[in-house]
Amino acid sequence: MKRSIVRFALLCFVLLAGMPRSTAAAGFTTSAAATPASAAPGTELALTVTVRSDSAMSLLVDLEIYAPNGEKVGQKWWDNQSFSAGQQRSLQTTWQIPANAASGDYTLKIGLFSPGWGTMYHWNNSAGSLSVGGAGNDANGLRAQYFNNTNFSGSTITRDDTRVDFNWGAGSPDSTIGADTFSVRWEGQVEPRYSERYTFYTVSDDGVRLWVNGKKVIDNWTRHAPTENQGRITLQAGQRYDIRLEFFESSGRAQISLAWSSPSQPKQIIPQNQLFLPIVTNPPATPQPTATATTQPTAQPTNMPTPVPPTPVLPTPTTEPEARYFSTLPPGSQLPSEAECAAMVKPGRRRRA
Ligand SMILES: [Ca+2]
Ligand SMILES: [Ca+2]
Repeated sequence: MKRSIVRFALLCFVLLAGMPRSTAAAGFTTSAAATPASAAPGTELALTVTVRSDSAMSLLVDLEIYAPNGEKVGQKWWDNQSFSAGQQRSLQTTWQIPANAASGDYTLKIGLFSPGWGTMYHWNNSAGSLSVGGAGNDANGLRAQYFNNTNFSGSTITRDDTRVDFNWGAGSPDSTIGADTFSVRWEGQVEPRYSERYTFYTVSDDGVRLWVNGKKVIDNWTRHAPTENQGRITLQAGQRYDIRLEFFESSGRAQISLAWSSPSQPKQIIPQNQLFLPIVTNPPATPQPTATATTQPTAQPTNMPTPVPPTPVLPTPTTEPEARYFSTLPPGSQLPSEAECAAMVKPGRRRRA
């Protein structure tokens, strides 16, 4: 009994010596960021991993991407990265969000190992995050498809317009589009600032029709000189509603604008920051392999087994590979808490049992 208490106290000493306090300077600082931080499935993101090491050493830097359900959906790593003492470095890569990716918040996790998947020095369970689809789609504007015909047929060009406020006069939107025979469809979402009854306005030459949240609120699908049309619909603040605007031009001059107003919202062209590109739901033709080697010019092992760090719950070791202390514990044994250790090794409590 006495011996076991001594051993327990010894273990506590080892742990207390090895465990970094939350206030103590850690051996490593890591973070990860995605650009853009929110995107639709199929989008390719730029990922930046930032690592700072207090000590001069070589590291394998491991970046892992976890879906909202906790499943690992992506991984990139850079082996043999040298750091001088106190150096901070950024590593870049890209990741294409799978076409069938679930909406929600994804977590970026970072592991630091000795080269070749050796000792794990550091694990950051929440190094960064990104958001996929749904409410996370923060790309502003509307997606526009311009057809070289008045009835949404013929050759097309697709582009993202930040707002709809065009006066082409006798001209056309693009050199590939005829000046008197074209049509345009804008699609995306609109997010009102107020929970109120909104009025939407178009000024068009020629025909126009507008749907908000699936409801047709404007329909003047005729040839005419510049004409303002209106339609009303009640909307909730902060909620995004599908919006579709269609337009055609058949002769003479051409123009189209899209504005809104409400009791609290002065009439204005709907601004870019209240418009959102449509969520891409159609999978792109080329499925992306997961965990492809990065373009980093450092040594990339080709047939490297990808050890998955066992969901570490242990504190992050400092620059020394203290992880070895934990490896001597029998499997399944429970580590005493820091508070228990502190209580056990207090000089005042070390009386003979
Ligand atoms: Ca024209
Ligand atoms: Ca016209």
